[in-house]
Amino acid sequence: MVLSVCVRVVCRHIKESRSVSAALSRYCTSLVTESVVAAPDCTETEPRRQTTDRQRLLRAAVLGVPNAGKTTLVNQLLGRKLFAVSPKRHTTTRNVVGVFTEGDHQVILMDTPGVVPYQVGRKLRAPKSFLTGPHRSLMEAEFVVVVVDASDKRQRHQLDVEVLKTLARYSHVPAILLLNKVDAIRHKHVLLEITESILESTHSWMVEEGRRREQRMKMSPELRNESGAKADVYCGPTREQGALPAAAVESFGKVFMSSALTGDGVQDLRDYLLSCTRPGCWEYSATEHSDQTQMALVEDIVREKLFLHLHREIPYVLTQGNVVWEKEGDTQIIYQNLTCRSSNQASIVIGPGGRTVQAITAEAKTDIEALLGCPVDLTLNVRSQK
Ligand SMILES: Nc1nc2c(ncn2[C@@H]2O[C@H](COP(=O)(O)OP(=O)(O)OP(=O)(O)O)[C@@H](O)[C@H]2O)c(=O)[nH]1
Ligand SMILES: [Mg+2]
Repeated sequence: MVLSVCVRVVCRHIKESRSVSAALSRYCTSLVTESVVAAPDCTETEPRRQTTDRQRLLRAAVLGVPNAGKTTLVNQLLGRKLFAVSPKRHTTTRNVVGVFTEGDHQVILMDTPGVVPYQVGRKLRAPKSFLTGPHRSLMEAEFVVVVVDASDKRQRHQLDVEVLKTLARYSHVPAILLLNKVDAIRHKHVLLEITESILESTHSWMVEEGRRREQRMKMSPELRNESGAKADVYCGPTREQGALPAAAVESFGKVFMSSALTGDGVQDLRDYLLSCTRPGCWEYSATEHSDQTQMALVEDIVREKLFLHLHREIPYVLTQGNVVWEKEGDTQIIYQNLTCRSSNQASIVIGPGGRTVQAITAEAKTDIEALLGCPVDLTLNVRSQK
């Protein structure tokens, strides 16, 4: 199976667009030129970090609708399961950083909550981090990987409009497209159709968006928020309102196809990200894999099990609180409160004869032991607010 498809194959169908391979080669040339002129001075970084002037860095945001497989992909790229994954939407509610380092190259991956319209976020009563996460990640990113669930027949032929708006807003950030879940597609030729359709529709949308911006500028030059969403959703400078730059219209430098579940095709993307690093001081040591503390990662593991075992609104409204985190000999003792909104919810979490919470505890314990590399004594105490 062809896992990495150059946009060249399908881009010839896109009228008005210049060759993407040319754009890509221009981009690569600029990276090479920069590497000649801009050797980093990393001598000021923290002593625990090994520093050399050959260090290279890339900050990449991972963007997409809920359930596209963003977190599964990030875990695969990291080569370890750090962040919670579940079949339920909105498993990720805030930005988290995963890091992998190879030789002199460090890639910082920003996993983000699924992009949703502002109104949907409000309806879900989601925390602010949920709504602002994707935007913040793009403000910090030098690169964005747009993940599409290629197995989703309803949505796979064009990018979600909120994703498009986000890309248009941060059109200076180079983007690549990743068709995920290719293992769930029997006839692989469909992948080329999907690629072609997404490239064409994205291109048209961007051209149209450029026109819309011009119109808005004419009508109301002081208009700053082009998405129509409430301004407080976003944190950061608004992009200029004129026509979109050509790079945004071209949209994607490259298209990849992967199964984040099986790992198929992920190495191609990993190699590509490493090849896109630029001279720059590492932000993490070579042995660090995340910006999250061990305690936060453990909470995430428990959260994943809650999502897997509980249904409807319960896993979303439960709150977790670490009460005990201490070492006794080799063993890590962890005691966590799971606070439910009502006693009815609490009895569902406990389950008949305590079986649900026991299963959650057993599964979480196995994963936590793998993460911490030591025996774990885990207690989950279910209680209710009322
Ligand atoms: N078949 C298949 N399933 C996948 C693949 N990647 C992810 N999944 C499944 O898709 C579901 C959602 O995966 P996540 O990684 O949590 O998706 P996400 O985009 O991070 O979702 P949110 O955090 O809710 O935005 C899980 O059940 C994954 O096992 C894939 O390549 N193939
Ligand atoms: Mg996620």
